[in-house]
Parts: sequence; C-alpha cells; structure tokens
Amino acid sequence: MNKLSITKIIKPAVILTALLSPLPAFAHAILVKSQPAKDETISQSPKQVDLWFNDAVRSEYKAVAVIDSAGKRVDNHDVAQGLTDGSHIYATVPNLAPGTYTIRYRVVSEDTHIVTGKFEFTIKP
Ligand SMILES: [Cu+2]
Repeated sequence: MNKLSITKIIKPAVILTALLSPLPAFAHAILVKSQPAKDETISQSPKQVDLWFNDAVRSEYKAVAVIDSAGKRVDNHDVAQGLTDGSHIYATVPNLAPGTYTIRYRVVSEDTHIVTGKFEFTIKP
C-alpha cells in the first residue's frame, strides 16, 4: 500500500473516532434556561422558580434563593433537584406581591467547580 492510500484510510477513521467519542464526563455547569427567565416581566406570582443547566449538577450544596427588592429572602427554602433531570433545580415560593425579585443560585458542577449567579424578574399585574 502506498503512502497516499494509507492517509486516505486513516483520516476518515480518526474523524469517525472523534465523532463517536463521548462528551467529557465531568462538565462545567452553565445556566441555560430559567422560569421566570432573566429580566422577564410576568403578570402573576410564579408557584416556583426553575433553573436548568447545560448538564446535571451535583445534588450536594445546591442553593436557590428568591430575594425581594428590600433584600428579604422570600422563597420557601426548599430547593430540590429534578428526579429524572439532574440539570434542573427549583424552589417554591409563596404568593409574591408585585415587584422586582432577584434569584440567586449556587451549584456544584460535575467537574467540582462551584457556579454562582443571579438574575432578576418582575411581577407586574
Ligand atoms: Cu468547571
């Protein structure tokens, strides 16, 4: 077999291997979606706030807090993780008055990195 034909065979094999390789097992978590969404204005209180990450997060040390414009924490301190979707965490809230609220979160990624962030939403009937 000459050199050219070996290259012709090996190249597609390398590309195919790369395509079939699993994604890194330990991913860094990034918030990809929430309900309410960042800076969203909604007309009535949500029953809970939901956050979704790009990958499952660890079950330990997860935290979600909803804070009103006076700085008071108003969620029910009951953060939970989706039973079948480890990338989903949520916390319930009581019936919230109109106003602007901040959602703060902290999770531990599968890669062990701590990920924190915050964003706001507004309730305006
Ligand atoms: Cu990371």
